[in-house]
Amino acid sequence: MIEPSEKIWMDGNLVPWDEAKIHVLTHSLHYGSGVFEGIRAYETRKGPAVFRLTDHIARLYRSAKIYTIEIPYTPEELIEATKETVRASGLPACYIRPLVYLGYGEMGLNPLLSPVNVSIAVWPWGAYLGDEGVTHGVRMKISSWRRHDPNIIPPAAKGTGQYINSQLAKVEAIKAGYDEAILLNPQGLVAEASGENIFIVREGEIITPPLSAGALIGITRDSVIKIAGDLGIGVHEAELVRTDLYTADEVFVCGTAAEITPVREIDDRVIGDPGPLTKKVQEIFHAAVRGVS
Ligand code: PPE
Repeated sequence: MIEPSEKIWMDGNLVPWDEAKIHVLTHSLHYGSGVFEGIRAYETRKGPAVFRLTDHIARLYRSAKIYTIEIPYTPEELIEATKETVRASGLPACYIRPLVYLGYGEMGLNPLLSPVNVSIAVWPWGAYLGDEGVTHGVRMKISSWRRHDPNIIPPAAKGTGQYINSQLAKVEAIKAGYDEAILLNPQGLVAEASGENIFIVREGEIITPPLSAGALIGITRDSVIKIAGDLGIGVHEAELVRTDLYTADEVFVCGTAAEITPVREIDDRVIGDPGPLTKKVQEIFHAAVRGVS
């Protein structure tokens, strides 16, 4: 269950959590016509600090542009609104969910007729794939569902409706007894996990699929690439097939919610306990987000 916080920002006002309601004929509820972000604020000595807020809000606008949604606020206003909502919660650390959705007014597939609404909610959210997973690694399954082709649904956008694809994969993995699903693209190359980007370690170097393989432009992915670069570890974007995952020295996934989560098993092939590079990147990431270096 979501742990409620104090207030949710809705179109310019902070409203009490229980009053943050919408009409059942909200366009996005029927057609998945919204875009969103997932951000984290971390506890630091100076109070909560939002990690890469400007980058997340910039991606929200790019997602909206892809779907021709005009957000009726400036990025600066949403950055301020995010900070205001975090402050109002009184939480030392939280997950932040900005959502741009098409509201009540019209039905039918033309989204251009609907009003554009914005909400920002915050709540405490622990380890996305479990505390045990962060420490010891998770078990993953390559899904029989494929990640969508960019000319069908654009993986570059974080659109609400496109997460139906992730959910099909997630349910399949969970029902088969795994923690999380990995999706291949229509060509059979590794794209990403249901809610994370994926990395492998091979002979001391880090490899991740290119965005053209169907991965979201992950902000944590970008942080990992920078951390690895600072450590002098070679980082490459390369096409990966499923057996590259099975035979990797280490595998980890990353995302705002999942942070850096090691993968210990894929399709019943053992990768092993979290490896040295995964642990190093994890350690630096955890320090960086809390402003400790
Ligand atoms: N790929 C997908 C499909 C994805 O949803 C996420 C984030 C990422 C990669 C990593 O992106 P980034 O957070 O910028 O590093 N997934 C968000 C939603 C999770 C959810 O269940 O909701 C998140 O981590 O906030």
